[in-house]
Amino acid sequence: MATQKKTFDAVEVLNEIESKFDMVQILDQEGNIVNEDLMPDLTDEQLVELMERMVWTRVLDQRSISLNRQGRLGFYAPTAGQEASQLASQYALESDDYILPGYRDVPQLIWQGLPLTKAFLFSRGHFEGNQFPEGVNALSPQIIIGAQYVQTAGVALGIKKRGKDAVAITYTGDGGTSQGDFYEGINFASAYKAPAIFVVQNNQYAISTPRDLQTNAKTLAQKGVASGIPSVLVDGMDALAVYKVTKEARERAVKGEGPTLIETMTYRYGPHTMAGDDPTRYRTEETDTEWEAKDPIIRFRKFLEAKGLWNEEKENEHIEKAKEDIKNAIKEADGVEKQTVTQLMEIMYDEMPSNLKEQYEVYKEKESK
Ligand SMILES: Cc1ncc(C[n+]2csc(CCOP(=O)(O)OP(=O)(O)O)c2C)c(N)n1
Repeated sequence: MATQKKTFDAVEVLNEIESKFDMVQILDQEGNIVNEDLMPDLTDEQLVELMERMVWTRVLDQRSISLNRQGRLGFYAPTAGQEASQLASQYALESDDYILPGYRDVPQLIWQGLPLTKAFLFSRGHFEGNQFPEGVNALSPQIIIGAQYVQTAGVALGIKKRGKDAVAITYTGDGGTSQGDFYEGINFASAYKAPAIFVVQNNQYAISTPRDLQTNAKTLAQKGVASGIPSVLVDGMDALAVYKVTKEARERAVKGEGPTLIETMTYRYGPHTMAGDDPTRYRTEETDTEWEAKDPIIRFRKFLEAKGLWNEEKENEHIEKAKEDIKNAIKEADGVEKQTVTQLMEIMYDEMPSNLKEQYEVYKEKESK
């Protein structure tokens, strides 16, 4: 009797791929180095600078939430918890690199050179908040989930065609990986070996939808595999690990080896945005506490303190500096002339459609009074 030929075991292949996605970590939650071999090449000054940025940005988050509640800011998506994921990935960039952020990614723009006043104007929906200074290579934060992934493939291809020594980096959330744009973007960039870095900040929830309901894939990182993209899962609460994998992705990209997909395992402490969702309705206190113990600033502080590079005095100095910077920037934003409806229309249209022209005249008349 002929033995039956063994068929290809697709389930086994999937299980094997999924089992390969171990989470890259350098610092554990106590601030101990658990993977010495991966330690990035950063000077003491650079390590301190990264900490200063995380502390400053945490204060910005707290102040932005209260400014929003006072009606002094508009749209705001909280960032606390995601500092390592956002700032350590940005720290691996060069000034010529191009950022295509999502709505939560304002901190990366600021550290890439966007003045804080501009960020506040963006929050208020003022068009000046979308006009970036020369040298800040970035698009405005994207509101349409996943759209920035397709744009990034295009920007990265442009960088490649111009022979520039730069990359395009983009960010989306766990929910963003369910969008068609996500797959189109990574596939296109891979096919053209475009110098792109695709970051998925897995903060566990897409508004109220938990990560486990979002997809049946065991990791989000593995979604890159089908596109032929090297993909990595990293502890997004560990600044050193995030920096390390982003730096490596950048090196690969500028060498012409194509894009990388990075999933950062992280958490947002606050609500989705300040528009009214209540996280207590979809998250438990235990989950919050579990993640707060992994806090990126606490573990980096412990690491730096053990090296004698950080102390309470330095941290307080930076908290005060952040408060001062925020106070000055909001004052400057308050001083910017209020946006009128006609100005907005003029900016939107080179040639206005006739129905809008009529409305334009009505508003012009109103504004003249
Ligand atoms: C194409 C599109 N669909 C739906 C929305 C509404 N929406 C805004 S945020 C959001 C959830 C996104 O979650 P995730 O990608 O995980 O990012 P996070 O906000 O957690 O950073 C949705 C569905 C949108 N902005 N764009």
